[in-house]
Formats: sequence, structure tokens, C-alpha cells
Amino acid sequence: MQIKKYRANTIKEATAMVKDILGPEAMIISTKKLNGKGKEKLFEVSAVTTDNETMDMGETHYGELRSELMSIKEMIYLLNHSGSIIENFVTKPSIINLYAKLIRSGVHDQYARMFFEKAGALNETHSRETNGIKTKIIREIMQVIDVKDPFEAENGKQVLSAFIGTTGVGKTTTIAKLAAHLMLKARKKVGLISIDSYRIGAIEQLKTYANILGIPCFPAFNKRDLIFALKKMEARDVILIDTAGQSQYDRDRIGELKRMISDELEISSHLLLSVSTSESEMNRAATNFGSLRCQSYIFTKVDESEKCGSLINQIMKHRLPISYFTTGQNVPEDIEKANKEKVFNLILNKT
Ligand SMILES: Nc1nc2c(ncn2[C@@H]2O[C@H](COP(=O)(O)OP(=O)(O)OP(=O)(O)O)[C@@H](O)[C@H]2O)c(=O)[nH]1
Ligand SMILES: [Mg+2]
Repeated sequence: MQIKKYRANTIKEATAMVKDILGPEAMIISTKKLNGKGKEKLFEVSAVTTDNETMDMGETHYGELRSELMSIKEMIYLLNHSGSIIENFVTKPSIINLYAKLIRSGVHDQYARMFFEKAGALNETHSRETNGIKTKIIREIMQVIDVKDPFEAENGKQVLSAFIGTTGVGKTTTIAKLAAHLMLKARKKVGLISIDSYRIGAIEQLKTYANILGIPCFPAFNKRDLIFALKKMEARDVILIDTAGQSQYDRDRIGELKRMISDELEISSHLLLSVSTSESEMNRAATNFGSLRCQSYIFTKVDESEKCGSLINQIMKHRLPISYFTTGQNVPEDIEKANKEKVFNLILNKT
């Protein structure tokens, strides 16, 4: 492996030189600011090419090395989209890496930049200390991640929760997972209601889970049925209500659902969004189900997604706490209660 060094007046120019000479797939080893005098070049980028010679280092070793490095292509993207963050932190690779990780995971440039700015990181570029700056940036990210468990009321009050979301997002399986979780971990008495009268077999699907768990499950085709079912289960601690998969475009059906679970019943709604769908779909669902005034996000299919940065983008656009996320098809295992560290790790460690 041959390390090559390129010097220029700005980090952008030095990076462009590497791209021209070594190609966009070349990997950056280090970036340095030099103490130039007079007309001397100020920045130095050291890079290696990813040709066969480099691969000869052995797959594993190369893999390890690569995760710490950044390609020229990525560096150029970051230089063009980070404001001046990359230039400012040219001597602090771990800060640049944090920025790159956020972008790689799909966090929008504007939010990534905002965390750095809010942390005051841009004013501290001359400070020698890296860990302090990093801690402040992480604290800013943590601050926007709000978590809450709305299903375990401790004051003895019954909790009524409806699960809302587009078709196939995972409402019914999430209810089954959560019911088991609440019964086994929190020792709650749980009851289920299905108001999904659209899809054939929907009620049977929920009933099957209820039978396995040995808990009551009622169908409700209209508000009268719903009130009846709630009355039947008034001694239960938590009632989880399964709803029909709505197309986020269908205003009439969303209106119908809203009337069914309207305010006087004190049912809280929770919005399920699949991390594996496109961000614009996620955003549209959150907007169109907005009239249901959901109390928390449940992010599903985290296991199917390569990256989870869209989660941050979603919270930044529609601020709601995260209650749970689901991580697979296994019922009841694949569900986790959200906490700040877990969500943060999901965002950073998937990349
Ligand atoms: N990989 C993965 N699959 C999941 C997850 N959660 C649910 N699924 C799968 O997604 C599919 C749909 O799940 P359902 O629970 O039936 O979804 P739904 O929202 O109730 O669907 P409708 O009632 O038709 O709107 C099933 O195959 C589930 O096993 C998850 O966290 N990860
Ligand atoms: Mg369902």
C-alpha cells in the first residue's frame, strides 16, 4: 500500500487533486493543517487507492481499516454540503467521522449541521479538546430524541391505546408483541379489540394471538360495539386496539376512524411508521394521520432497513416521543421499548 500526500491552499482543492489523480474511490487516511509560511500550501490530504495492491492486505484487515476511513467521493459530498464543518474540523478526524456517520445513516445535512451548530462546535474549532466537543454534539442529538412509555400507567388508571398506520406496517403483530411484553414484564392485565372490519381475516389474526396469550379479544364494527367491548374489559389494565390499515391518502376512512376513537373515550393513538419505507412516505403518513393526534411513534421493521437516520428527520419534522420499535417478524420477541441510547445507537451503528 502506498500512501500519497497532496497539498493545497484549501482542503477542497487538496481533495479535488486526490480525486483527479487517484480517482473517487480512493480512501482518505488523514487530513492535516500545516503551519504554512508565506505562499506555502496549507492543507495536506493523505490517501490510498483501493486497487489490488491495497486489497492484498487481506479482506478482514482492509474491512476494518475501511470503516474508519472515508472515500474521496464521500469527502467531496461532505465538503459541499456541510457548510464549513469539514474544513473547520480538518484536524479532528473523530468529529468529521461523527458528521459523516450521521450523513451516511440518512440524517439530512441541515439537521446534522444544526446539531454541530447548537453544540457550539463551530466556535471551538481551535480548541485542542476533541472529546468535549463530541460530547456536546451527542448531547444535542440526544435532546431531540424524546422517549415515553404510554402503556404502563402506574396510577391505576386504565390505558386505552389505538394503533394507527398504513397497510402492512405491522400494527397487528406489534399489538401481539406488546401485549405479551406488558403481561410478562409489567404484569399487566391486557385486553384486545379489533376495529379492523375491512380486511377479511383481520379479526381472526388478532384473536389467534389473544388465544395464545389467553387474553380476551373483541371485534368492534361500530362505536356501539367498541363501547360494549370497553365495558366488558373495564377491569383490564391496558386495552390495545387494532385498526384497519389505512391508505394515508384516504381522508374519508381516516375521518371514520377518528369518529370511532373520538375524544370522549380517552383513547390515545400511536403512529406506526416502517423505517424500511421511503422517507417521503413516512412523512406523508405522519401528516395525513395528524388529525388523529397521535401520542407516540412506534418505528417498525428496523431490521429491514440498512440505515435509520430517517428516524431523526421524522422527529425533527413532527415532534413526538418514541415509545417502541420493532426488530423482526418473531412474535413476541422482536420488540424493544425505546430509550435514548438505543435510538441513538440505531442511528449511528447501522452505518
Ligand atoms: N421484518 C419485519 N417484519 C415485520 C415487523 N413487524 C411486522 N412485520 C411483518 O409485516 C407483515 C405485516 O404485519 P401486520 O402486523 O399484519 O401489519 P398490519 O399493519 O396489521 O397490516 P394490515 O392490518 O393489513 O394493515 C407481517 O408479515 C409481519 O410479520 C418487523 O419489525 N420486522
Ligand atoms: Mg392488521
